Amino acid sequence: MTIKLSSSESVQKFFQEVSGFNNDQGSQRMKKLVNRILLDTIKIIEDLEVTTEEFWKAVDYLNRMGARGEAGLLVAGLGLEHYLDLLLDAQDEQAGLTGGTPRTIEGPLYVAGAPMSEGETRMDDGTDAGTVMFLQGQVKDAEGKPIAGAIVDLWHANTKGTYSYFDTTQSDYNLRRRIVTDSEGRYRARSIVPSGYGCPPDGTTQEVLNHLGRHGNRPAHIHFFISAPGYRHLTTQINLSGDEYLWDDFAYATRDGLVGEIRFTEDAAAAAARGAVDRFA
Ligand code: MBD
Ligand code: FE
Repeated sequence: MTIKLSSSESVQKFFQEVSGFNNDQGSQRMKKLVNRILLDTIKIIEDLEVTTEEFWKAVDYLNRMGARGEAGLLVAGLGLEHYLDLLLDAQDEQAGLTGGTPRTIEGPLYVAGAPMSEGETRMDDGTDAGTVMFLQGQVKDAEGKPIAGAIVDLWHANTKGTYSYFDTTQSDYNLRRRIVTDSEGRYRARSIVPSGYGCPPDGTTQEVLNHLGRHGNRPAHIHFFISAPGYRHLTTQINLSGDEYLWDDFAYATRDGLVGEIRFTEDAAAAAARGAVDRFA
């Protein structure tokens, strides 16, 4: 016998009251959203016959997730952040906006306010004995015209796959920089080759992934925000080719057009003179 209280008029009226429909304070948008979430929740409880034990486990999970600050990590792992990109892509396509470097997710590890420099920078503080990495690129508009004065905001992990600020053993803003593009729209950075990120094994995101039979790893990658006055903001990444997780990314952030061919060389001087790994524009 299945019980469907969710379709009962008195229960629907009750949740309208809960959602503030019977007062004229607050926000109409919030009332609408909260009411829909409550109705969908009770529908899930009924359709999937969620037990009270499962319900309270979920409440406890939310408390533990919040205490660890892992909500952003969970929405990445559940593909919801990637879904938002698919939605924006579809909107752009409908509006006839195509071409250019694809967007991909920001993830939960950006920190605003990184040191800013003109044209080029060094990103690492020199304490991590990683492989030296040169990267360079050119910011162009939709017609291919270089954009001078654009801000390229870069952030990536260290050789252990951890990010400064979240990993408090790293110096402030280590591997986080903003570069203003030069007169040709170019930017150059010296850094160290990052390792892939892995969800904290004792955390609440990995806990869900374990229940789903999934790992919590990302390929090595470099995050980018690109912005310039009069242009739309771009959030994207380079994911490094050759990484075992390149197309097995727990956050679904690797996309065609966002794979960076990293070239290794023993000749540091030549690499520095040549400028960088392959162009990214
Ligand atoms: C990361 O470094 C990341 O880029 C994403 C999307 C999710 C978790 C960690
Ligand atoms: Fe990342």
